[in-house]
Amino acid sequence: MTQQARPNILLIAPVLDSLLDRLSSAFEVHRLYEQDEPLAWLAAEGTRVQAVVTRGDVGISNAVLEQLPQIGLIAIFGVGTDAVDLDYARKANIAVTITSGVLTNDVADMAMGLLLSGARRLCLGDRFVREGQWLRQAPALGTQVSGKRVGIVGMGNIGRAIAQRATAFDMSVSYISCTPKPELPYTRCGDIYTLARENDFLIVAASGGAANRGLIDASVLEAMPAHAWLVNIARGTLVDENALIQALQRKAIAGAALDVFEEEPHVPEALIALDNVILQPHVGSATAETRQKMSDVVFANVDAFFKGRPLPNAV
Ligand code: 8YV
Repeated sequence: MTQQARPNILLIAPVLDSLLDRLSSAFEVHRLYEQDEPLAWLAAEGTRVQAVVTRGDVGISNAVLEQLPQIGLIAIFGVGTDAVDLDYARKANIAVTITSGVLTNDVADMAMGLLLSGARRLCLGDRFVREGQWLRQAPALGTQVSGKRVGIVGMGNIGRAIAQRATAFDMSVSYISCTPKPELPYTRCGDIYTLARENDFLIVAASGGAANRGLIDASVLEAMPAHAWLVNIARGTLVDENALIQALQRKAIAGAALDVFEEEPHVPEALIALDNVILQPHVGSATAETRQKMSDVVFANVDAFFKGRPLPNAV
């Protein structure tokens, strides 16, 4: 096959080098994020693009999609589809794939890690030792995790994996979800307020998108007990960040452990200034093993698309 005959794919944001190399060996890869004038590039070259690869947290805007009239696939590196307009894609006959199945455990591990770090003051303890404070005073007490109550917002694959881990810590698990899950041994709450009120830890594991935007708002935070922690490994947009900052400042809740934010990578100074928060740079799925598996899944979907085969991970 000559260079010119190779299918054209557009990369919206950087991915793992190994995935970029693999894609480049099979396809003509254009990197939108490296274009000095992305809009001019799209106007000149957009008609050549047949497939797009993007990240879950980045997605693709409709304005960009409109410049890609030949596109038949959006392959997402991640499981979140909230940054892609699925209605637009459906109407335009564009398939969308995700990296389902491979990142569940890592994200659930991160949720438990955040919960433990917050309750057991791991980051503060680390600072305490490094700053030599231990030589002068006794460390503050944390909050017990084992045997406590955890409420999970969203009972999809990640929610279930979190529940499994919480069960191993002898925690009682309750949840809210769009659909009943009678097969699960956990308590389904009728509403988010009851879930917030009756738990010691509230973990957000639901999908992002318009329907869930601001789900954890001031009134939900108000319903949480003052000793409770909020953990978010889903999307920053699910939590009203200003309301959260106020709740944390007033100590209306004990703390928040967050892997995701409303305007990543920008984290409000007001959050950074607080001691009762744990902040992570959206790394729930960021292990070498999982990112490699995600890369393999993305490649398999792009490859299947160009070979005219069924897409393994279509949404
Ligand atoms: C990734 C994610 O961090 O799966 C998702 O939707 O947000 C994460 O797994 C992201 O897509 C890669 O940057």
